[in-house]
Amino acid sequence: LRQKGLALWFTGLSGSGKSTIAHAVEDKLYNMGKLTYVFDGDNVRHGLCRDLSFSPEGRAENIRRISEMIKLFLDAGIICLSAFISPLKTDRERARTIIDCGRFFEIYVKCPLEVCEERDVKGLYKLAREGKIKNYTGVSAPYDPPENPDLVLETDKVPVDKCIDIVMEFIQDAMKR
Ligand code: GGZ
Repeated sequence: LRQKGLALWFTGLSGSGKSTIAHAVEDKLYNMGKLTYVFDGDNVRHGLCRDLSFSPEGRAENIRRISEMIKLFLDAGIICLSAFISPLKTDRERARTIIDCGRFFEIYVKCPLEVCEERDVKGLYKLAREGKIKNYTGVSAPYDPPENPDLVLETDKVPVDKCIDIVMEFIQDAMKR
Protein backbone atom coordinates (compact mmCIF):
# COMPACT_ATOMS: atom_id res chain seq x y z
CA LEU A 1 0.00 0.00 0.00
CA ARG A 2 1.40 3.36 -1.01
CA GLN A 3 1.95 6.11 1.54
CA LYS A 4 -0.87 8.63 1.55
CA GLY A 5 0.07 12.27 1.01
CA LEU A 6 -0.44 14.95 3.59
CA ALA A 7 -0.33 18.74 3.27
CA LEU A 8 0.95 20.71 6.24
CA TRP A 9 0.55 24.41 5.57
CA PHE A 10 2.75 26.48 7.91
CA THR A 11 1.83 30.16 8.09
CA GLY A 12 3.39 32.95 10.14
CA LEU A 13 5.53 36.07 10.03
CA SER A 14 9.01 36.16 8.55
CA GLY A 15 11.33 34.91 11.29
CA SER A 16 8.60 33.05 13.20
CA GLY A 17 10.34 29.71 12.58
CA LYS A 18 8.27 28.11 9.78
CA SER A 19 11.16 26.93 7.60
CA THR A 20 13.32 25.82 10.52
CA ILE A 21 10.55 23.64 11.95
CA ALA A 22 9.46 22.31 8.54
CA HIS A 23 13.02 21.26 7.63
CA ALA A 24 13.61 19.59 10.99
CA VAL A 25 10.34 17.67 10.63
CA GLU A 26 11.34 16.69 7.10
CA ASP A 27 14.64 15.23 8.45
CA LYS A 28 12.75 13.13 10.99
CA LEU A 29 10.25 11.88 8.40
CA TYR A 30 13.08 11.07 6.00
CA ASN A 31 14.81 9.02 8.69
CA MET A 32 11.55 7.11 9.14
CA GLY A 33 11.61 6.27 5.43
CA LYS A 34 8.78 8.64 4.50
CA LEU A 35 8.59 10.51 1.23
CA THR A 36 8.50 14.18 2.05
CA TYR A 37 9.25 17.61 0.61
CA VAL A 38 9.55 21.15 1.99
CA PHE A 39 8.37 24.05 -0.14
CA ASP A 40 9.64 27.44 1.01
CA GLY A 41 10.78 30.79 -0.28
CA ASP A 42 14.27 29.46 -0.92
CA ASN A 43 13.22 26.81 -3.44
CA VAL A 44 10.06 28.39 -4.86
CA ARG A 45 10.51 32.16 -4.90
CA HIS A 46 13.92 31.77 -6.57
CA GLY A 47 12.58 29.47 -9.29
CA LEU A 48 8.96 28.75 -10.18
CA CYS A 49 7.81 32.09 -8.71
CA ARG A 50 10.81 34.29 -9.44
CA ASP A 51 8.65 36.59 -11.59
CA LEU A 52 6.35 37.44 -8.66
CA SER A 53 6.55 40.43 -6.32
CA PHE A 54 5.33 40.87 -2.76
CA SER A 55 2.31 42.93 -3.83
CA PRO A 56 -1.04 41.43 -2.82
CA GLU A 57 -1.42 40.09 -6.39
CA GLY A 58 2.11 38.64 -6.39
CA ARG A 59 1.54 36.88 -3.09
CA ALA A 60 -1.83 35.53 -4.21
CA GLU A 61 -0.29 34.07 -7.36
CA ASN A 62 2.66 32.68 -5.36
CA ILE A 63 0.27 30.84 -3.04
CA ARG A 64 -1.88 29.66 -5.97
CA ARG A 65 1.06 28.12 -7.84
CA ILE A 66 2.39 26.48 -4.69
CA SER A 67 -1.05 25.03 -3.97
CA GLU A 68 -1.34 23.54 -7.46
CA MET A 69 2.13 22.05 -7.07
CA ILE A 70 1.33 20.55 -3.69
CA LYS A 71 -1.81 19.01 -5.18
CA LEU A 72 0.37 17.14 -7.69
CA PHE A 73 2.87 16.05 -5.02
CA LEU A 74 -0.03 14.69 -2.94
CA ASP A 75 -1.05 12.50 -5.88
CA ALA A 76 2.44 11.01 -5.64
CA GLY A 77 1.86 10.21 -1.97
CA ILE A 78 4.35 12.74 -0.67
CA ILE A 79 4.10 14.47 2.72
CA CYS A 80 4.20 18.15 1.73
CA LEU A 81 5.40 20.76 4.19
CA SER A 82 4.99 24.34 2.98
CA ALA A 83 6.51 27.32 4.76
CA PHE A 84 5.21 30.57 3.31
CA ILE A 85 4.08 33.65 5.17
CA SER A 86 0.75 33.37 3.31
CA PRO A 87 -0.49 36.43 5.17
CA LEU A 88 -4.00 36.68 3.77
CA LYS A 89 -6.90 34.57 4.93
CA THR A 90 -8.40 34.56 1.41
CA ASP A 91 -5.17 33.15 -0.08
CA ARG A 92 -4.95 30.43 2.57
CA GLU A 93 -8.59 29.52 2.00
CA ARG A 94 -7.90 29.24 -1.73
CA ALA A 95 -4.94 26.98 -0.97
CA ARG A 96 -7.21 24.68 1.02
CA THR A 97 -9.76 24.67 -1.81
CA ILE A 98 -7.17 23.93 -4.51
CA ILE A 99 -5.43 21.20 -2.51
CA ASP A 100 -8.84 19.86 -1.48
CA CYS A 101 -7.75 16.49 -0.16
CA GLY A 102 -9.27 16.29 3.30
CA ARG A 103 -5.66 15.99 4.42
CA PHE A 104 -4.79 19.68 4.49
CA PHE A 105 -3.78 21.10 7.86
CA GLU A 106 -3.05 24.71 8.71
CA ILE A 107 -0.27 25.19 11.25
CA TYR A 108 -0.01 28.66 12.72
CA VAL A 109 3.57 29.46 13.69
CA LYS A 110 2.70 32.16 16.16
CA CYS A 111 5.31 34.64 17.31
CA PRO A 112 4.94 38.33 18.20
CA LEU A 113 6.26 40.77 15.61
CA GLU A 114 8.65 42.26 18.20
CA VAL A 115 10.32 38.89 18.69
CA CYS A 116 10.60 38.18 14.94
CA GLU A 117 12.00 41.65 14.46
CA GLU A 118 14.48 41.16 17.30
CA ARG A 119 15.67 37.89 15.65
CA ASP A 120 15.92 39.60 12.22
CA VAL A 121 18.05 36.74 10.86
CA LYS A 122 18.38 38.24 7.37
CA GLY A 123 18.28 41.92 8.35
CA LEU A 124 15.13 42.43 6.28
CA TYR A 125 13.02 43.94 9.08
CA LYS A 126 15.65 46.64 9.51
CA LEU A 127 15.54 47.41 5.78
CA ALA A 128 11.73 47.42 5.92
CA ARG A 129 11.77 49.91 8.83
CA GLU A 130 14.14 52.10 6.85
CA GLY A 131 11.68 51.98 3.96
CA LYS A 132 14.18 50.15 1.74
CA ILE A 133 11.81 47.21 1.33
CA LYS A 134 8.18 48.02 0.61
CA ASN A 135 5.16 45.93 1.59
CA TYR A 136 7.00 44.04 4.31
CA THR A 137 4.67 41.75 6.25
CA GLY A 138 4.09 43.03 9.77
CA VAL A 139 5.75 46.37 9.05
CA SER A 140 4.03 47.79 5.98
CA ALA A 141 1.84 44.91 4.82
CA PRO A 142 -0.85 43.01 6.73
CA TYR A 143 -0.84 39.58 8.36
CA ASP A 144 -4.24 38.02 9.12
CA PRO A 145 -3.81 35.59 12.01
CA PRO A 146 -5.53 32.25 11.31
CA GLU A 147 -8.90 32.07 13.03
CA ASN A 148 -9.22 28.32 13.19
CA PRO A 149 -5.82 26.68 12.69
CA ASP A 150 -5.41 22.91 13.09
CA LEU A 151 -2.32 23.47 15.21
CA VAL A 152 -0.63 26.47 16.87
CA LEU A 153 3.08 26.63 17.68
CA GLU A 154 4.08 29.52 19.93
CA THR A 155 7.74 29.76 19.08
CA ASP A 156 8.47 32.57 21.54
CA LYS A 157 7.29 30.38 24.42
CA VAL A 158 8.00 26.80 23.35
CA PRO A 159 11.56 25.66 22.50
CA VAL A 160 12.03 24.69 18.85
CA ASP A 161 12.76 21.02 19.64
CA LYS A 162 9.45 20.78 21.46
CA CYS A 163 7.64 22.42 18.50
CA ILE A 164 9.20 19.82 16.20
CA ASP A 165 7.97 17.01 18.49
CA ILE A 166 4.48 18.51 18.55
CA VAL A 167 4.35 18.54 14.73
CA MET A 168 5.68 14.96 14.55
CA GLU A 169 2.97 13.79 16.92
CA PHE A 170 0.36 15.66 14.89
CA ILE A 171 1.57 14.02 11.66
CA GLN A 172 1.61 10.53 13.16
CA ASP A 173 -1.95 11.10 14.27
CA ALA A 174 -3.02 12.48 10.89
CA MET A 175 -1.46 9.52 9.06
CA LYS A 176 -3.70 7.11 10.98
CA ARG A 177 -6.82 8.85 9.64
C1 GGZ B 1 7.64 39.64 3.40
C2 GGZ B 1 9.62 39.31 2.25
C3 GGZ B 1 9.41 40.51 1.58
C4 GGZ B 1 8.25 41.28 1.87
C5 GGZ B 1 11.27 39.66 0.86
N1 GGZ B 1 7.39 40.80 2.78
O1 GGZ B 1 12.67 35.81 6.26
P1 GGZ B 1 12.56 35.37 4.87
O2 GGZ B 1 12.73 36.60 3.88
O3 GGZ B 1 13.33 34.23 4.38
O4 GGZ B 1 11.02 35.15 4.62
C6 GGZ B 1 10.44 36.16 3.84
C7 GGZ B 1 10.10 35.61 2.47
C8 GGZ B 1 8.58 35.55 2.33
O5 GGZ B 1 8.21 34.92 1.13
P2 GGZ B 1 6.85 34.10 1.03
O6 GGZ B 1 6.83 33.50 -0.34
O7 GGZ B 1 6.74 33.19 2.18
O8 GGZ B 1 5.75 35.26 1.19
S1 GGZ B 1 4.20 35.18 0.81
O9 GGZ B 1 3.65 33.93 1.37
O10 GGZ B 1 3.60 36.37 1.44
O11 GGZ B 1 4.06 35.22 -0.67
C9 GGZ B 1 11.50 37.22 3.59
C10 GGZ B 1 11.43 37.52 2.12
O12 GGZ B 1 10.64 36.49 1.51
N2 GGZ B 1 10.77 38.79 1.80
N3 GGZ B 1 10.45 40.71 0.71
N4 GGZ B 1 7.99 42.45 1.27
N5 GGZ B 1 8.73 38.87 3.17
